[in-house]
Amino acid sequence: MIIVLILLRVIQNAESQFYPLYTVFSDKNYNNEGWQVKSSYGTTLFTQCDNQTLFGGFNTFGKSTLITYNSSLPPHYQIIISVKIWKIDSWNDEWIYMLLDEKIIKQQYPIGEGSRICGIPDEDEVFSYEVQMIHTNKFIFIIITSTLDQAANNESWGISDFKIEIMQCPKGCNYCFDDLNQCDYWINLKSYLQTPSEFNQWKRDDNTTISSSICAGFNITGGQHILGVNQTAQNIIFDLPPHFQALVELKLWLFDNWLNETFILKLDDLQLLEEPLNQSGPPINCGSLTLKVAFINLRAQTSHSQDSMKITFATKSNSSNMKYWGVNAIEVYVAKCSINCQSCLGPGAKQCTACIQDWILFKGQCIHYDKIPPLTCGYIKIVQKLKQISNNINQIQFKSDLIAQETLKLGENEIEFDSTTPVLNFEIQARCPQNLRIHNSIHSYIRCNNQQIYMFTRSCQNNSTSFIFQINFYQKFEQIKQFILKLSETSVELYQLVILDYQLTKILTFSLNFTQI
Ligand SMILES: *[C@@H]1O[C@H](CO)[C@@H](O)[C@H](O)[C@H]1NC(C)=O
Ligand SMILES: *[C@@H]1O[C@H](CO)[C@@H](O)[C@H](O)[C@H]1NC(C)=O
Ligand SMILES: *[C@@H]1O[C@H](CO)[C@@H](O)[C@H](O)[C@H]1NC(C)=O
Ligand SMILES: *[C@@H]1O[C@H](CO)[C@@H](O)[C@H](O)[C@H]1NC(C)=O
Ligand SMILES: *[C@@H]1O[C@H](CO)[C@@H](O)[C@H](O)[C@H]1NC(C)=O
Ligand SMILES: *[C@@H]1O[C@H](CO)[C@@H](O)[C@H](O)[C@H]1NC(C)=O
Ligand SMILES: *[C@@H]1O[C@H](CO)[C@@H](O)[C@H](O)[C@H]1NC(C)=O
Ligand SMILES: *[C@@H]1O[C@H](CO)[C@@H](O)[C@H](O)[C@H]1NC(C)=O
Ligand SMILES: *[C@@H]1O[C@H](CO)[C@@H](O)[C@H](O)[C@H]1NC(C)=O
Ligand SMILES: *[C@@H]1O[C@H](CO)[C@@H](O)[C@H](O)[C@H]1NC(C)=O
Ligand SMILES: *[C@@H]1O[C@H](CO)[C@@H](O)[C@H](O)[C@H]1NC(C)=O
Ligand SMILES: *[C@@H]1O[C@H](CO)[C@@H](O)[C@H](O)[C@H]1NC(C)=O
Ligand SMILES: [Ca+2]
Ligand SMILES: [Ca+2]
Ligand SMILES: [Ca+2]
Repeated sequence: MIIVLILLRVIQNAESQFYPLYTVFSDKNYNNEGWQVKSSYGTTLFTQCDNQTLFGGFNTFGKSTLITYNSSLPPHYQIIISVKIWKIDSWNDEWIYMLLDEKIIKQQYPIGEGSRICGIPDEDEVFSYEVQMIHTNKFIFIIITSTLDQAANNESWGISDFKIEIMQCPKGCNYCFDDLNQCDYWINLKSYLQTPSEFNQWKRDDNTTISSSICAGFNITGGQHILGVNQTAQNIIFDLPPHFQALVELKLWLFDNWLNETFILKLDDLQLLEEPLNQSGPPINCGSLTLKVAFINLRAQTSHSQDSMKITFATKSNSSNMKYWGVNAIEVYVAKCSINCQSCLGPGAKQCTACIQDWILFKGQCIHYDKIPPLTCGYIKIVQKLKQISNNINQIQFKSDLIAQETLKLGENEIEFDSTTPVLNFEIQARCPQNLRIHNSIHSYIRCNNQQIYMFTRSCQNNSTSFIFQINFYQKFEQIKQFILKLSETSVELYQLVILDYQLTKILTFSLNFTQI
């Protein structure tokens, strides 16, 4: 047992490794696709510092420079973002501000620290930053800027060795929380990325359309002077496919200081998230305005099966200070039911609770309505034997090569034959009771298909009369065959569960009884 556990742990660890998704500004990889640069200096975006090529650097990234990076990521559940910041020349207590997705880094660099590496003969220094976080949002946004206030040939900065590593979701999953649990049922139903038209249906509580704004190149629904504290943003999604759970991801953008406020997320008026906010982002040049900016990744999940869903975002504050918020990178996921299910309790083929048209619920599974016809009978052989059959058995004994005798009990037995069994053979041995004075007969009723019914009556003539019925059925449809076998000491009844005319039906396949005459 211990060995198994250790092995499992080793395997798990091996699979849970961070995968280097994106590495740039090192080792000859200087493709700056996805990066936007505002207010840079000089004619090139790359400079040399010692033996390192920097994105930016001396006389290139300086006062007011703001760089952003934006990318979509494959399904993942953890992330590491790392970057090297090169402080070049005479920074005098200025700050570098980094929004490494939702993680905010504010670092002050005093004058005179470091050694002379490049630029003018003033001290330079390289700092490594790394953040690791739970992260499932499809998008990663990076913003880097500084509070430098002198010329770019006096104080400047650059970056190198930018790296994104992720823990990937298991193969076949569009979304996951980890790599241990099943996740292949999540589908990405809707994305409201950044294009304002995607947000046209989002309304405030007074039914007015919410317009969008741009901050540091990112389109945000809402934003400064658009969506205020105490207001809501709402949208309804229709025509959801059959599903059993719903999940919403978003990036919540907060402008100004949010310290005593709350963010609320509701799905269909059910409050799923009441997130206390304590965010005070660094000042970022949003374009025409410099605002304190922070954004956080949020998600909420609930059991859900209706075919429409109302999504409500709201913020609440006790303070009368107006401040603004917005959303983007909204992703709606649903956990879809198995194929042909109209509704279900969970993933997998056996958790359906209703089926789409022409499909019938059969043992939790949706099966096409004509896919389970009754068995077709092969032949019936009735042998009347005089030789007494085994004494230590019931008067009526049911046997089949396909069923382990010891699994059968008196009462109801559920029997399933898999779809690949072409012929079902059954044998019933019936022994007349020993007391001659009781006159019994064996009635057998064998349904071969909808039309043919065979009825037999046999009288017990003396002590040792025995009947052996051998019945073979064959079935041309390769489907699971489900039966209910009712056994008593003196009777056998076998019912097949079939689907006829869109209905799950129990058909008596055969029965044998002793009845008194
Ligand atoms: C430059 O390269 C040398 C040798 O390859 C190395 O020792 C040194 O640390 C490098 N300098 C920087 C700033 O990376
Ligand atoms: C962000 O990424 C998306 C998809 O990769 C792209 O369509 C969009 O233009 C990007 N936005 C910015 C600001 O780079
Ligand atoms: C460069 O910055 C330093 C301190 O940050 C300052 O003393 C110096 O005057 C600046 N030089 C120029 C040319 O602005
Ligand atoms: C932001 O919205 C504008 C339209 O207002 C659009 O042209 C632009 O592509 C959008 N930017 C992104 C990054 O989606
Ligand atoms: C909201 O506005 C739309 C038109 O923009 C209108 O059709 C709808 O009836 C309004 N709903 C409510 C609840 O006022
Ligand atoms: C937040 O609330 C606390 C206590 O309720 C209060 O002392 C503090 O001043 C508030 N801060 C702001 C920024 O409103
Ligand atoms: C607002 O005040 C009420 C009662 O004074 C308190 O229960 C609630 O938590 C406060 N909300 C926030 C967001 O501070
Ligand atoms: C808010 O965040 C600041 C700094 O990040 C921390 O010092 C403070 O304790 C937080 N306040 C609450 C109520 O969590
Ligand atoms: C938000 O609502 C609360 C309670 O309703 C109120 O005290 C506060 O002044 C409102 N704030 C704004 C900015 O409207
Ligand atoms: C056997 O007995 C059961 C229960 O009494 C009855 O429903 C069934 O029709 C009988 N079968 C025959 C063949 O008489
Ligand atoms: C028992 O019944 C069979 C006919 O079913 C008959 O051939 C046989 O002779 C009988 N035996 C006795 C002992 O009556
Ligand atoms: C029937 O069986 C009983 C008990 O075993 C026995 O006493 C009796 O003689 C038998 N009758 C015949 C006709 O064989
Ligand atoms: Ca300076
Ligand atoms: Ca220098
Ligand atoms: Ca300065």
